[in-house]
Amino acid sequence: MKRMLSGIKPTGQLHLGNYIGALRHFVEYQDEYDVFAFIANLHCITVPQDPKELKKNLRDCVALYLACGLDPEKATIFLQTDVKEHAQLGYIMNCHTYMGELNRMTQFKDKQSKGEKNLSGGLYTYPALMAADILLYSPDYVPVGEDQKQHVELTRDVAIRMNHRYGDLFKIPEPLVAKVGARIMSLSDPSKKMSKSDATNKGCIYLLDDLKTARKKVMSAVTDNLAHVHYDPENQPGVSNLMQIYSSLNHEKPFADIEKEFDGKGYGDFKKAVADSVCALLEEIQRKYNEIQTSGIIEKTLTDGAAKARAIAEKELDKVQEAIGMEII
Ligand code: ATP
Ligand code: LTN
Repeated sequence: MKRMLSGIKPTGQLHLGNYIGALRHFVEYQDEYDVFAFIANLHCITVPQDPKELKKNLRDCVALYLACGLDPEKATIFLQTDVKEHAQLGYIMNCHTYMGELNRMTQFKDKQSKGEKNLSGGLYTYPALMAADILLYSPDYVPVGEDQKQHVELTRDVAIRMNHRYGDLFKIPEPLVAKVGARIMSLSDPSKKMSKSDATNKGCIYLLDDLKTARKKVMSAVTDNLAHVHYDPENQPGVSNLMQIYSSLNHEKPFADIEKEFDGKGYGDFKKAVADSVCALLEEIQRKYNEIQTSGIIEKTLTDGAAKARAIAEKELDKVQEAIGMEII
């Protein structure tokens, strides 16, 4: 069985972009692949966090993994810090990643160019830790949204370099970026990615938003005055973004079929249909989320997941340290 691994960093509440771009794929693949889905809690402290809020977000993130349909009987779900090998291999990867490579990472460059002060060293070296997260488990595929593809490519480059230097150490993973929904845009500014760090809060639909709020966000999404539902990201970015959302939530309905469905209808009708799809999804997720909170399943999932992940990670780290010449016995 081929293996798939991915992580989400719970820096805030999970949103529709995380679901469409990443989470739903973990769920889709869990029958066919050996899925490893973890909560990247080391990555989230690369920016300042409030401890109480972080703790709640971590728990919510596991609950949402489960509420979105990840099944702990099929997938291995764990917390990054429960497997200490991530930090240790992270350090080793850091020593094999060039500063020139890290300087090219757009996520870091974006933050830097916004003039944000006191960016941490952890944020800069984050891709090396991400490489360790991946390589510890030798996955075939890493399903991610568009913004993370560059990090998976860096993982491949560093792994290939280490394979040349030390012999065949790592399996080279492939990023898996879906054709539709890999970059859901903000509803209030379709030139920006839907993001947890949306200052206005209007452009981002959180999976735990109440249905009224979510509907309102869709109904007031920025569109254009061309008045026809047509897929054209350049000239109709807002409408095209809503089409991506609608398609993703309706069995990948082709854009041509969506155009036909709303031919001659106004944006009001289209937005209502998108809002219905979003609310149906949120209602189902939230129903399960509420059940999960009191079921004790979160603790059991993490304990079982950590044990399974640890067994694999321990062996891989040993192999790497041995190959590098770091071990005596
Ligand atoms: P932020 O939302 O604060 O920018 P992030 O989304 O980059 O954070 P994560 O929450 O860890 O960070 O992302 C988890 C997964 O969701 C990644 O695979 C990422 O590519 C994907 N993802 C995030 N935002 C979107 C989006 N707007 N559209 C599609 N996929 C997304
Ligand atoms: N960098 C990712 C989260 C992440 C990840 C990973 C994804 C950390 N380690 C390993 C896939 C594989 C993010 O910010 N979304």
